[in-house]
Amino acid sequence: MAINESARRWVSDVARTCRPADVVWCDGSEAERERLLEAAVRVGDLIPLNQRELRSCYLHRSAVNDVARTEHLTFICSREKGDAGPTNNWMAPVEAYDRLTKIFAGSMEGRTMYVIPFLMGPPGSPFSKVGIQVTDSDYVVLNMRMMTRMGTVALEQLGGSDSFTRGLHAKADLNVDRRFICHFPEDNTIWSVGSGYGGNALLSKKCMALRIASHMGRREGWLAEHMLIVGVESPDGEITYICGAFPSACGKTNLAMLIPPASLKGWRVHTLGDDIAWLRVGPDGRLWAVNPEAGFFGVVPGTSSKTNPNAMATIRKNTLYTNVALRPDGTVWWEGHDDPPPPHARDWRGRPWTPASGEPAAHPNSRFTAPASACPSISPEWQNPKGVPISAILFGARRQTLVPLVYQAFSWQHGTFLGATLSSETTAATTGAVGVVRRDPMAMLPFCGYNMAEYWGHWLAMEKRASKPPKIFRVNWFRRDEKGKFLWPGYGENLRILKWVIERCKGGGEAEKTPIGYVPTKSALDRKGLTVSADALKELLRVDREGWRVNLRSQAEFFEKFGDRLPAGIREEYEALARRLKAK
Ligand code: OXD
Ligand code: MN
Repeated sequence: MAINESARRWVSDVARTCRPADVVWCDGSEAERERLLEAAVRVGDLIPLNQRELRSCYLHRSAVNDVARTEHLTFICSREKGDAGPTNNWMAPVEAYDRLTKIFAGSMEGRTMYVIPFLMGPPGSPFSKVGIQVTDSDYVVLNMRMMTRMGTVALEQLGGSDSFTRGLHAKADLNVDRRFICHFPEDNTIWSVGSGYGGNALLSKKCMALRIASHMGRREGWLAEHMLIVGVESPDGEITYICGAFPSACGKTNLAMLIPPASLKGWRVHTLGDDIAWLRVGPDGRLWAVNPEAGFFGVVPGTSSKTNPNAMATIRKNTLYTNVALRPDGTVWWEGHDDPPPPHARDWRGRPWTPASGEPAAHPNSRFTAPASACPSISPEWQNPKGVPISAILFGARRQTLVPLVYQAFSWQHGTFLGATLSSETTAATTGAVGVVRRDPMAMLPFCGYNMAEYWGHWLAMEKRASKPPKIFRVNWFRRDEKGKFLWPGYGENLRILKWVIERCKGGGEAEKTPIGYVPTKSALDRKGLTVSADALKELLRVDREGWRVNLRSQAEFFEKFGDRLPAGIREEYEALARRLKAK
């Protein structure tokens, strides 16, 4: 591997601080994978699973205090506090470098330091970016080789340039009191210490492809988003590409791998990405998207042949499972699995478990890591260096009440406002209370690498760059009735919503103009074979004016945090909504 001088120099600087016993540059080869797996099994980081049923699959059990992203320990270390904004934790770069250097110092003594060159995006694509991550975790290396294009391919793309994201990671003692995930957007650098959890430790993912990349995107005129990408093929063979932003653990992977219901004959969904999209304006004035990742790091509980058959097929081989339950026959199990609860198993911590234990067998945020290429619905376009042209953007979130099943923004500016006011009930993907409603603009609350108000400004400005921007929609599959039952079946049935979205993009699809946007008329959604009652559908599409008026107040409170930085376009949309809600 030809390693350029600036990469070499940075790695020796890091090694001088962390003092590992040896330094191994990863090339991404099969032989290297075999070596790493063997070593990880030897030290107990991985447990081989039943190789007949789950070929080349392994189980990893993380430390019990290290099972989700720790947002309260995640910092944006811009020089000015105001540049991180009121929704990010901030630490001055000098202080962060100083505090973390003390923790990194000698942290790899007696251990191997792996150097992972990685490429985000397809080789040779103008979208793509190179990073180099240093880590002392073999589990991290094995994940990175699926989640990114790792090794020689990245160094080739880098060539002699010193323009790469510098990612330093050490597990250290996994002590939460010494855990920090620090981002230095102005230095294109990430330092993460004290956690081995995916979102904290696979620096390519949230840290680089969202927090650092969002900052790069603003400087360079593109967008880095927490979005899935799908191609929806209609019976006449036309494919419409759609991006969807949803908070963590709100079904992005399921939507990305959707299988149409039997009643929607001839429709097909092609998967391009399930978590992150990088969007650039093409020469045709449209937004084009690429998935910078090469694998899926998906939430396991709830995944079954009913909810996501494509994911089930994807994770049958070459998969790393993290924090699921282990059955006596060496296969895995989780809540929501096809099989009933096993009479005996080991839970995610490795303790004996029975259905009477009264605790989940798998951690609610247990994960699978699998290569995207293994997904039966993967699109032939998923590695196209040009990306795919996006016709629609969905903003979705988990709201039991108020927010209708789907509605369309009046314009790009109004769509940006819909994204900016997105709110969702929290999930197990991050530590903290589950089920609490919080504002999560563009599903980027934990992932925006700079001041959120300026990020909205950047979104608004995209309209000047893109003459044919995508249409924007708000969706909510999570509405419940007063007994707490879901009103909408979700999963494959969500295709009915996508169908209406596609019709709207083409100038069709019936809709009623309401104060919040264009809502489908009762007959606009394809109901062939759908079991939802007419009353439930009416409720799903109802615009509760009084509820929205109350909601306005909470939007205003949220926007106040941004003071003068709030862009005029967002303020205008807020005022326009207030006016429309007041009018008869
Ligand atoms: C993820 C997350 O892992 O959003 O994708 O937490
Ligand atoms: Mn995510």
